[in-house]
Amino acid sequence: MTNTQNPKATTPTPKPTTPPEKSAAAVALGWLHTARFLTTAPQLHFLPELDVPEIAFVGRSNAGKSTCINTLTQQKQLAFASKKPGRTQHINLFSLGKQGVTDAVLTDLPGYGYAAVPKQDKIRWQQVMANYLVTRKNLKAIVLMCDPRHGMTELDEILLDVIRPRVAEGLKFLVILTKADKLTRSEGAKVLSITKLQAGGGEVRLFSATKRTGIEDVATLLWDWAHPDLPAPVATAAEAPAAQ
Ligand SMILES: Nc1nc2c(ncn2[C@@H]2O[C@H](COP(=O)(O)OP(=O)(O)OP(=O)(O)O)[C@@H](O)[C@H]2O)c(=O)[nH]1
Ligand SMILES: [Mg+2]
Repeated sequence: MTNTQNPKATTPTPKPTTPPEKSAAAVALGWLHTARFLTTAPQLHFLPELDVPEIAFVGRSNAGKSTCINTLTQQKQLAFASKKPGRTQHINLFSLGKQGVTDAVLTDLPGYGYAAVPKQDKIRWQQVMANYLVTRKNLKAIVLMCDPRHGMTELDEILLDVIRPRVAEGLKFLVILTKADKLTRSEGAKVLSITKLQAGGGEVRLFSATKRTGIEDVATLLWDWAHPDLPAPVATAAEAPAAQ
């Protein structure tokens, strides 16, 4: 006998649909998880010339660049992270792309502003970095890592000045406010709005490797920048990584 009193008993509950942003994030993360070591170079002129989009992580020493790369790529020690500032001393390149085909590169650069580094070495490194940011042909995007408890420092501002002409020509620019787990919600909101004013039209995101916040958002942004000619991704069941 059919139940006419209780329509719920016969009407199947609609299955929840995955929101499109979730699919885009899943594809972006799946892509980032393919990261593998490409090469390391002590100086700029040892870097191989590449024709795939390159995304560089820059920022003060100890800001969390290497940790961010490890978190996005879901690998424990792809980039060397350490409590001791100045851990990254070489320019390290990591390939991204499915089926072993490199379609983009992430670059982990040594940090600047570490007090214990001799002045001459600091100046030399600032020049190397400025040279990289200005001349690297395939550089598509810069990710500036910033500890929000210190805000943008003088050296970060100098870096912004160096890249401004390239940003005007279309270079993508993202400020990641790291270690957001150290901030209260209202401190986070405040530093986000201040940094947006300072970022000269660039994107700004809060991020925490320990609390795992901001990962999907940053991943999607990087995927979009590395694949400007592709439509927004739609994950297939086979491609989507397990929910984080
Ligand atoms: N609480 C917290 N600590 C973090 C986070 N990200 C990085 N750290 C810590 O910050 C320290 C520095 O991290 P790294 O990733 O080595 O920093 P880096 O910018 O690569 O430093 P250099 O290689 O010296 O330029 C380490 O002790 C990390 O564990 C985060 O999101 N939250
Ligand atoms: Mg590092």
